[in-house]
Amino acid sequence: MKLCLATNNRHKIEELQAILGNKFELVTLEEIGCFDEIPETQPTMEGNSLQKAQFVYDNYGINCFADDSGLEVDALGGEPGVYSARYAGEERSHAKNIEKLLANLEGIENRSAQFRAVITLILDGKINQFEGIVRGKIIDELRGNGGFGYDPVFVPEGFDKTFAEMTMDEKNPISHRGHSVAKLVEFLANT
Ligand code: ITT
Repeated sequence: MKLCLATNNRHKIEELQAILGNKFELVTLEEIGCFDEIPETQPTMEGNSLQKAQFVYDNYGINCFADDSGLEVDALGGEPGVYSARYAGEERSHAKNIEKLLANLEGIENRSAQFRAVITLILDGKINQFEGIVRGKIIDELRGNGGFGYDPVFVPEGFDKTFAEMTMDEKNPISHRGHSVAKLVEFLANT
């Protein structure tokens, strides 16, 4: 089945391709000729992933899915959440986002956090959403070079390595995106 993945984030494409395997033919926005700035203006991950998928479905008429994801830190009331990519400003710098996060957590003992991902699938016009969560904690130094975003400061529960110290094969089965995609795959297998 041909499915467009509505994202411009290369790391996400790589991660999702690895998780989905060759059961589905993933096509990118580039491949369908979509070079638009896809709007992402909703106040929730559910709303944003729906907005992205709906944009592609309405304008390009192809079955597609989009994911919106973010880091939710307990002691910061769930921030940066839906604003994770632009926490330290519109330039969307991963390094600056981490710097701001660590500054805001300075002196705070409760380091609990979670990554959350919400996928919206639009299949022949029908909307379905799938959520994935991974709990963990934020450490106060950067460790590892893999992954992207907040990976160098996030240690998932039950592990002593950060996501950035893990290979894709280690991260994907336990990640928020991995969990949400597993639900997507199960749904697709039953349709
Ligand atoms: P698209 O909107 O084009 O899909 P994006 O990078 O803007 O790509 P999101 O809106 O989902 O992606 O923003 C998610 C942000 O949350 C991302 O930029 C990271 O800062 C953070 N994030 C999400 N998943 C992550 C992961 O697996 N590891 C580290 N950080 C992650």
